[in-house]
Amino acid sequence: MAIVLKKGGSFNLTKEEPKLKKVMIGLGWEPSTNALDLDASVFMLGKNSKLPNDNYFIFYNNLKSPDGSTQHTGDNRTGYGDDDDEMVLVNLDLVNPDVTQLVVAVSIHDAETRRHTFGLLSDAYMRLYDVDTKREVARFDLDASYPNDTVVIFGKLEKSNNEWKFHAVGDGSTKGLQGLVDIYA
Ligand SMILES: [Ca+2]
Ligand SMILES: [Ca+2]
Repeated sequence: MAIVLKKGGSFNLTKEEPKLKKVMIGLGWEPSTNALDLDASVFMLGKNSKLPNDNYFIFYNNLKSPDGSTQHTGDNRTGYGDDDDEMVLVNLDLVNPDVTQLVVAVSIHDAETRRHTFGLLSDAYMRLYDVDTKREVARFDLDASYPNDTVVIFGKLEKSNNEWKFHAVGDGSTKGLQGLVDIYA
């Protein structure tokens, strides 16, 4: 059984899943009416909570990190279906040692012009899946509501003392993906 986290909870991957190397981060959501184009991105940050360089910002236009550890599998435009809508593969062993945080965010494409917010969707989740053993190891269902938000940090993988932890974050903002770029770049 996968561990199910609540907002603010965390899970020590290194201790609880010592064999975990290749993680698939699955992100899902369901539009309440019309199709919604949501985009997953990963900010790979150093100790100072900044990108070592722009290429460590992984999104639909930059699918693979320079260290080869992290690969976005591609853009989903509708959100329809119960399975993962967008996915990111991470090989923990290959992560650049200078990178200590992987912040996983989901933003709404063209949110301002289309007046789309997270209030228009439901059943958002983030899950971690072990590619080698084909098992879900942890899951976070975002049960808070985000009526005005255009970007939400779903979760974070963080390394400290050589241990990787998964944090269920669930923090939204009205400033869109650019708001996060302004913070982390
Ligand atoms: Ca998308
Ligand atoms: Ca969906």
